[in-house]
Amino acid sequence: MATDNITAIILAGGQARRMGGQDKGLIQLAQKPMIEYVLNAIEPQVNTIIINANRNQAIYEKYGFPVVADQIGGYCGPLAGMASGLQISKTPFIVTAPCDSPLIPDNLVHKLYSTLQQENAEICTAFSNGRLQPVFTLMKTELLSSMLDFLNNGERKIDRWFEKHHLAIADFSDQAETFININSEEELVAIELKLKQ
Ligand SMILES: Nc1nc2c(ncn2[C@@H]2O[C@H](COP(=O)(O)OP(=O)(O)OP(=O)(O)O)[C@@H](O)[C@H]2O)c(=O)[nH]1
Ligand SMILES: [Mg+2]
Repeated sequence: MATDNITAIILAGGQARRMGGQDKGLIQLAQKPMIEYVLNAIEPQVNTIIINANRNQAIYEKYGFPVVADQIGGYCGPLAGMASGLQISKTPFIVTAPCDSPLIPDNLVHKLYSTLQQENAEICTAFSNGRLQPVFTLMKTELLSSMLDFLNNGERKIDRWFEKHHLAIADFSDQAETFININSEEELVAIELKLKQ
């Protein structure tokens, strides 16, 4: 796999309203900010990483990767982070992963990329736990103008954007636990216990 074809965009631009408006990527999980788990897992999988964050940029910059904010403001969802990633990336593909899934699979990029190639698709998203996992998506960088048109039309739902393109789906059902995602204090406590085991 040509990993130098792909830039990883770590999505850390949300408001975390269900966690009291904290900056989710910086929330401590077993003494480490949550984003560090994602960075550590994605680093061996790509050559270029960009962090998408709308707050605390100076803290995120300490990881040594470029930090970009949403160009379309107002916290309009993960698509805004993807659009910023597409705008800044110089590779033919980007892959996204959220800052709040600390167990992210070590074969994420490989499986998304090989599935996309097999199906000659424009986008490949992950499927697990009985549903699409659209914040884990590989896509062609040339889709930037399509995504900007979509957002500028006031659209926000990623599934509706997927419908406009040739979408492949990579099945990670046998790795369901790697898509665990932290949306509440309870889920944070539960994963902390799991990591200790
Ligand atoms: N760039 C960007 N990313 C976002 C935005 N909203 C959510 N995300 C990211 O999308 C991923 C999944 O979002 P959620 O789990 O809903 O996180 P959230 O929106 O911060 O949390 P809630 O406010 O509780 O929904 C996370 O990686 C978020 O950082 C946004 O407006 N801009
Ligand atoms: Mg949200």
